[in-house]
Amino acid sequence: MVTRGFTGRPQPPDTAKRLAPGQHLTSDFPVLSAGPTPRVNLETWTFTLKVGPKPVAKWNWAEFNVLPQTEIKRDIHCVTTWSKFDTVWRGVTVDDILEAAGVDAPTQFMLAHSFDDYSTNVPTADLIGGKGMVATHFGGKPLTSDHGGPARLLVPHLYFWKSAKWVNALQFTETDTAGFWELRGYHMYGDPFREQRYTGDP
Ligand SMILES: Nc1nc2c(c(=O)[nH]1)N[C@H]1C(S)=C(S)[C@@H](COP(=O)(O)O)O[C@H]1N2
Ligand SMILES: [Mo]
Repeated sequence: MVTRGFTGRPQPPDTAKRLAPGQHLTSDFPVLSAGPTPRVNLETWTFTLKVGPKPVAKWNWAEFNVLPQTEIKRDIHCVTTWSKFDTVWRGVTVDDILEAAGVDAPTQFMLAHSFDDYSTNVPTADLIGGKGMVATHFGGKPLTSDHGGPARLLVPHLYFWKSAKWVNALQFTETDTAGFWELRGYHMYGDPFREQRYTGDP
């Protein structure tokens, strides 16, 4: 508990509520990647929607960029304990990707795949209904490569490792399938407000 006037800086009234437990606020934008930033060429870039092993839709960069775009402002929470408020993203919502593909969510689980062989699982319900997007812009500018450009998944209400950088596919899976960090001890769901950091956290 912070007692105003005795400890630390007074925080704006909504900060405490918006800051997930165990997190601190940062104003910069740290870069966190398991490996080096992959070189992604826009000429050969593709994004594929799959149902199990079967590709059901595929876009090249020009095709992807004429899909409807949505801008959102959200707080993000990294499991390494930094949170950043009011980040502004633009991209194509998963709803609009499914709509363009003419696909009605066939399973309850999805797995995102990336150019650096990273993957991460997210329930379908956490990606549709305006909750998830494939973002191409951050703060009004094209997403830089360190932060996952040209395109990354963005699922801001879950820990940031779920927001796969350099994304190149979204796959519907029959069962909830662990991705890169989930296979290495991180939580299958990752709700920052329930502090679901590691396997076994409630
Ligand atoms: N493809 C890919 N996506 C990734 C990662 C990665 O190593 N590869 N790291 C994850 C982790 S652990 C975090 S915290 C965020 C960091 O995003 P940032 O570098 O834009 O802050 O990306 C996530 N997405
Ligand atoms: Mo992270």
